[in-house]
Amino acid sequence: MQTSKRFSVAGCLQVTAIAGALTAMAMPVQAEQWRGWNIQPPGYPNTVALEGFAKEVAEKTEGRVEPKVYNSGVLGNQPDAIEQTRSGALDFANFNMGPMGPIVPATNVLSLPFIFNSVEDMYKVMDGEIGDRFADALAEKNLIALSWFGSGARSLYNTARPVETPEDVQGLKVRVMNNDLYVEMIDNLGGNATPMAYSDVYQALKTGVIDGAENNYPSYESSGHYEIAQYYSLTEHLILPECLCIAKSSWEDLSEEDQQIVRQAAENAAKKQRQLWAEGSKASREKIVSAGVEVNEVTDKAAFQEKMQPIYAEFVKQNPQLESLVTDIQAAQQ
Ligand code: GTR
Repeated sequence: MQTSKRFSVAGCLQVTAIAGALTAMAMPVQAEQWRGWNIQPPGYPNTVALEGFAKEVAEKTEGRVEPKVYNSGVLGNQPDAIEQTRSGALDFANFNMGPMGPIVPATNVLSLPFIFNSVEDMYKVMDGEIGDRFADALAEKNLIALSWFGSGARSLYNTARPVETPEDVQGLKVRVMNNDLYVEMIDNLGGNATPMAYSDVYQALKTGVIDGAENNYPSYESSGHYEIAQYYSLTEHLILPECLCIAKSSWEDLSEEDQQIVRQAAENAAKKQRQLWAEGSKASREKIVSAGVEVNEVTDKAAFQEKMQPIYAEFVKQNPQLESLVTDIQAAQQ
């Protein structure tokens, strides 16, 4: 009696297990559809790298995560997209650290003009322990930075004249990204700073609402700003890292195995982006020069750097807790 009862319980369990397995086979685990924000157009180095990231993640997770990159800022401007990624409404993005400052104060250190001597130094710093400190600050605001992209050096361009000295900036209306530090930067050079979304700059240049802006070669070229503002002056005042960031909630929904896959894909994407950036930057420069843009070297960069000193002094005064980050970055480049 007892034996037969035990037998029948075991049998029942077996049947249940088989039924469960059949259901699992019939209904595969729901794939995570990830939406990714990208401000850049198709073909841009960052876009190609992000699309590679999406493909690698989909393949290696065998479809458990299916990221899709939305290009050309169609999902909104950068400050809004940062908020959406923080809340988990978007799953991943490539963000410039410039407009990140108002949300993650530590990243403002990266927006101090001339904080990096070269793109190579920026990579060296961000790939090391200092980069981890920025990743920690981002994580506190629900953004998981998995790798760092480059964005070259940003220089001033305008419709009026070559900028060779700070005096040449006098009176120019210059668009800046959404960050008070950039307003101070242009004001200290005697210009009038206008914070504005990237997508509005072309029209603003065309209608004369602004005289100029500042950006790297690939953005200056792909945005078409070079068609209107034909003086590009190599001030190279900002060398900003960008992150490949995942929304914290999307990250935490992943198994450990899938987190590993996503992290590796992000690192591969950064490698790709940096290589494509170097090539793309050269091609963009050639394109704008052959379109008639006058590119000028700025021989006395020290004159510009001097005008930025009050910004450093004020920054450290307002943010004493960030002073060591500033000095550590400077020391790492000695
Ligand atoms: C580009 C950068 C974008 C955006 C843009 C801008 O170089 O890659 O993320 O910040 O500049 O000027 O707004």
